[in-house]
Amino acid sequence: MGMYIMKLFSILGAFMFCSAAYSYEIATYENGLLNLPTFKLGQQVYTDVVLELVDNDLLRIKSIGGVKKGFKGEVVSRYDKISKVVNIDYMATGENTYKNVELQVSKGPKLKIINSIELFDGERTAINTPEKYLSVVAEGDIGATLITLSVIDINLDGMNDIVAHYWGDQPDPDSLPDIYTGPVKNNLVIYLQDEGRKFHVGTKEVLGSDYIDLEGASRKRVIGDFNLDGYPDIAYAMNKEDGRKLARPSAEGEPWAAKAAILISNGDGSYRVDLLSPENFYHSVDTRITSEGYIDIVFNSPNFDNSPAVAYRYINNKAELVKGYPYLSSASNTFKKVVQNDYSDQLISEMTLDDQYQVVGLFQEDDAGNWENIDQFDFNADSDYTKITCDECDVVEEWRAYRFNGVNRYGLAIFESCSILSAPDGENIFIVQLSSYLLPEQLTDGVNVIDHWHNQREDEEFVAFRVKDSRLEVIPDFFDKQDRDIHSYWFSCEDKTGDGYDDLVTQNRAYSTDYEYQNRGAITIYKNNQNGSLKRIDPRIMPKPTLSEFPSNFYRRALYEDLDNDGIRDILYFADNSRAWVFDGNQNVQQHTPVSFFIYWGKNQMF
Ligand SMILES: [Ca+2]
Ligand SMILES: [Ca+2]
Ligand SMILES: [Ca+2]
Repeated sequence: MGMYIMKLFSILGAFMFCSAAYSYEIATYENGLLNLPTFKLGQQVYTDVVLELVDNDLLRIKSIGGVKKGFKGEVVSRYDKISKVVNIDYMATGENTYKNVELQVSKGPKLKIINSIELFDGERTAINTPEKYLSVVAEGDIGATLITLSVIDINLDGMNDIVAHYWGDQPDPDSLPDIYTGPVKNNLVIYLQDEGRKFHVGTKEVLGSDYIDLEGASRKRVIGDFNLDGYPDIAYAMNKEDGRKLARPSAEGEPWAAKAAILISNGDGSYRVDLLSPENFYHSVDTRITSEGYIDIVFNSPNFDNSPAVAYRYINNKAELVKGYPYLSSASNTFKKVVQNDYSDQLISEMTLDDQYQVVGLFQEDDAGNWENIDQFDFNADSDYTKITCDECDVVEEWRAYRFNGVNRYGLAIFESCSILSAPDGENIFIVQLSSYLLPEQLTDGVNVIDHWHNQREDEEFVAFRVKDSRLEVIPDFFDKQDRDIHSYWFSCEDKTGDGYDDLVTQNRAYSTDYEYQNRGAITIYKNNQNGSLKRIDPRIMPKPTLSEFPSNFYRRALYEDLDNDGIRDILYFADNSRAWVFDGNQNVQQHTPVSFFIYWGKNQMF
């Protein structure tokens, strides 16, 4: 079950600038000095410069040299042994104009500068969760976990707002008493946006109280106007895998089961939370528009009694259970239309056929409204078990080894999926993400996975499917390039460029190699090429907080939304835990950060 708790992972690529919609400047490197782009007048500047090491030289930043008086800031360098790419984040604050900033490096490696760009304002906003709300959730060394975050205009005043659900986490569930099943604290917090990119906590204005209890941990959420009153609503897939010990066997009841939670409008600007039975270990949720124009909210869970998926429909502003959906065992399920504007839907779902054997199942609804599993895609029909050892974790286990796309892996799971509209009137394509650990090309018994555990190099590969003759078919080369080993497993399929073609947005996962954190947690956009493939926009052009500002960015997530409603999309980064372990050179030390969000305000339209 721990497999269902958060994993993370993430992306890179070439980016040609052929549009004049924005300006950018190129850094230069000469005689050991790196000249960064001109700073803006009187602004804070946050940007990245990306250098590619031509040989195997190490780049070490020795000092900031040649910087005019008034410079304040920091330079953080990281060395990536895998790709030979170095990201340098620089941040300066001050009153003066800086023609150039030069960084002196300790030796003179051959560098090739890829790009440097300013798509975003120097101005950004950090939102700290007020202590009174966070302390409701986090006590002592228990961190506040934040996984589901939504950007909606909840009060319809024309300004987008932020809805965050925090829940308490435990440092080590095994340290809890055997029968401890909660409660674990949680709190829904609504940040209303005022004019001028300012936010205030408005939970009480919207919900009548500052403390809103969803009775568990939220895993995923879906946004929609479920009761059709014009106000946006949010449905949360809830469970109690929030530090409570799974003490009892599932046959005696599921201590991690929770009610579904729906933040639903009352039609007059106020909201309520509907907590709906039955309880389940809900893990994902998606919506589907019915032929009558209702919205079905379909939850799934690895429920142990093989019961059908739980679904609700709001009729006359009241949630009613909807029957007829199939048993969905998985962490992920996604609806898609067979044909646009037609209501005969298909559904893709991860299916666990035995303990470790995962396939993707295709379900289709017949005319009578019954769902049938019409196809399964098997990632490796000939897969077999291989012995995995892990010195550090003192484990010798048999795991099923999968070989897919020429790569051996184990621990395969599909935690996320979505459907993408390949063209405005085109086919709808399923995208699933394979989460796994990599294995060597040549499998021998007793494969030692110590490096995987230490370096947390999980593999997160996107795979695209179309449905042809009622069969799932992999679309090769749907992604022109993936950095699958550092993908996040949190992503969304939406039209983010306004051209009617759906794009995919995810973010690079920060990760550690040899205990050294790699600050790769930038948002990554896979732009629809309008020719049946997605092109990765190099995430290295995207701004991101530095590690010292945002230590918990190992689990950083990002949203790409127009937060201030000026027509230009902005980036919102958030850490899914206020607690992080940072290697200080000797040991991993725990840090807390009060910062909940960083918002980088878009300055020039990227697309
Ligand atoms: Ca608003
Ligand atoms: Ca509504
Ligand atoms: Ca904006």
